[in-house]
Amino acid sequence: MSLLSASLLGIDFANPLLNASGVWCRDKAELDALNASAAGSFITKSCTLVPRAGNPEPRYYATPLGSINSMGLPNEGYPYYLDYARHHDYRAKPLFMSVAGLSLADNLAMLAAIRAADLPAIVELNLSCPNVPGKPQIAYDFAAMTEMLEAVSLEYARPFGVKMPPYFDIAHFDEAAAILNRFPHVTFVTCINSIGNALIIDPETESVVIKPKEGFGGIGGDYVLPTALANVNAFYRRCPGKQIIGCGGVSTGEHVFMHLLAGASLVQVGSALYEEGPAIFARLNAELSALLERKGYASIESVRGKLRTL
Ligand code: YRO
Repeated sequence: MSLLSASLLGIDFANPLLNASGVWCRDKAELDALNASAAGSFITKSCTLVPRAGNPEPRYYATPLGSINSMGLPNEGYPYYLDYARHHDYRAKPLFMSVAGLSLADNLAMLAAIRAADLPAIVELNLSCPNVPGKPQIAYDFAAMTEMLEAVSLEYARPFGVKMPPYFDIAHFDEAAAILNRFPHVTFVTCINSIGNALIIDPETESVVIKPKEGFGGIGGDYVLPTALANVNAFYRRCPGKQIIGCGGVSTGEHVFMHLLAGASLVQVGSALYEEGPAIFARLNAELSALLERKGYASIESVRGKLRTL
């Protein structure tokens, strides 16, 4: 038990930090680097039933304010990450597995296999998965989201989390949270995935900066911190029986502290990890420790959800 100790689903973490799924977690070499880093835990790249090469490059681009990506779910296929999870030493640190099937049936097939392996790995179900072409992603289609969670809760009847895209309307916070609250196996909620379908333009070249989707992609980094904090706090307030993992715009210990104030139990790092590499976790832990000590906090638990209103 130290200053930075954290807890999720009754599991102890040395500190609240981990990677955002998709960053530094596609293959064993990257995952081993996270395991060896100062992160308190780590998560695998969202997996599909079969391996995917993803979209043509360039598919990620960073600016001074953050990043844009349209990776297209490049991953080694779920058996690769399940094999990694089978060989992981959970006494060293907890491991999450991100699952992003291209259909409900694919999610059920992957979750049945993960369930059968009976590992301590924690599932985070990525609800930004495509649905029927021409319809929004699952998490922006509340009927599809309900159907997904009903089926998944039957197939995978143990605690799991959901990775949510950002919402921008109070009615959507209310409806999404009410749906999640119907599913007791959904024990944590990760907010947020990238803000989708943004467009970064280079005025010098007069061009988009990534190749897929005519330059459209999900943005992260400084662009998204206030949106991430709002979503963390909105779900923290509406889902008292669940824990929240914060994700979005974290590149300093102060940003981690803001996510904790908003209600996060753990905090993920995406764009900044992509740019700085796994050494970022030691820096963020040091900055967070110094901030907590300066403010007289003895634990991160004593910070969680302590956001003041006016
Ligand atoms: O392009 C990706 O692999 C990607 N990028 C993100 O910023 N968030 C994601 O959840 C994903 C994977 C899922 C999807 C966007 C390709 C459907």
